Amino acid sequence: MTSFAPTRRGFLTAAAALAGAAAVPTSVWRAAPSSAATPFILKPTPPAYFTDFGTNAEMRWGSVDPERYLTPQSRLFVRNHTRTPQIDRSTYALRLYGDGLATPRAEGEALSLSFADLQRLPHHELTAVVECTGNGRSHFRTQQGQAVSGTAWTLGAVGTVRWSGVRLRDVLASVGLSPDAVSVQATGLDDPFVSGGTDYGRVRRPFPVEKALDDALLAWGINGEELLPDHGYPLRLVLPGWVGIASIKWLGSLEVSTTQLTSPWNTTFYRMVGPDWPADSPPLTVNPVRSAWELQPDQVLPSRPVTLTGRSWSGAGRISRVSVSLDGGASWRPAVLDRRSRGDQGWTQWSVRWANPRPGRHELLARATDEQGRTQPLVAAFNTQGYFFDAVVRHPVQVV
Ligand SMILES: Nc1nc2c(c(=O)[nH]1)N[C@H]1C(S)=C(S)[C@@H](COP(=O)(O)O)O[C@H]1N2
Ligand SMILES: [Mo]
Repeated sequence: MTSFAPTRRGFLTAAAALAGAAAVPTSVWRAAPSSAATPFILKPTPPAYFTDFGTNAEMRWGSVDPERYLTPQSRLFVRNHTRTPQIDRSTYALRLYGDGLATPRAEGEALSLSFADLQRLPHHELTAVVECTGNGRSHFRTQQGQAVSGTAWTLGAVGTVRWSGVRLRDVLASVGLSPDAVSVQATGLDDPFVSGGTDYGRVRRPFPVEKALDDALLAWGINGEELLPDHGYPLRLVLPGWVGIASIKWLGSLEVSTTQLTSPWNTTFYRMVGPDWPADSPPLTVNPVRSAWELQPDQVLPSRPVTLTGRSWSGAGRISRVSVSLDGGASWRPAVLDRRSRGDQGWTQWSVRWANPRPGRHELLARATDEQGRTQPLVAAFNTQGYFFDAVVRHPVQVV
């Protein structure tokens, strides 16, 4: 498992954190202006279940059904750099090229695999968390007083789904992989991403061939359904445990290379940038540990005993323990973990009994530790683009 260095270094003091809150450009995160009549997102995103961020839609934690482990596709957050394209599966083809194939191929003479070709390979399923790198970003401002650029997600840019498709390693074996291959670049079929006057080209990101040969999946299904257009129909890449940007939707091509590939999505975006980070900080890969309560912010609770529920997750393995505080962090107790879904790469559900909620405002805290021993910090490491807010979130509730 890839080790997780970036946010472990230097937990900031509040003062240092504020000093780091320099003005940052927000323009790079805005999608091209909407001139076309086509919507950014095609599935319904009713306000009872989603917060609307234009090209993006966040799942509301207060609408999560504690009885359901998997996130229904209809409720899954959407993160689009531009807008959801509509792709015809009958003419769709995945293009494969590069000098890292056993028989090197230039882009112009790429191998072309139809959807039917892919379906002939062994089918595979896996359950995993899918989460945006910037999940929790708004808390840099609300909890740490720091200005960061990007969509102001609370904690709902996350879900757990059962993916179905074919393993990337089977696809690569079927076309032939060079032993010298080191890097694979996945490119989406959505419109080029234009922001602040710069055309960054199609959304694309490289990853090491080790991940391709480990657990990477080319997915056509979620929870037994076909992918919805918003989630990558007809085919998307899934890199389990890694930052959401790694799982390229509407997968158009894979370039396999004997040299390290780059794209703006691993050099400009999705890296830690800021006063506390070296200029050559690595591209972000494995997601950190985070936790959420299945409650709305400022949820009103009656002053009688109640069982509260939530979930914790990590990109590096299962959750081994969760501590909760019902009094703003003054005292802590272990949450009861639901062990039923151990063995996959999804999240862990937990609960805690609140025996005597007294009228007034309270802050609920949940702090998880994963099986790699990574515990959520109390302060997240500042970076100008607001990635990896993994600190314990203070969740306000009103008892009446
Ligand atoms: N082609 C393409 N793939 C993409 C994106 C995109 O805009 N275009 N967004 C990425 C980001 S930042 C995230 S968090 C996930 C979100 O997946 P979802 O919208 O299916 O929840 O898709 C990733 N894959
Ligand atoms: Mo993301």
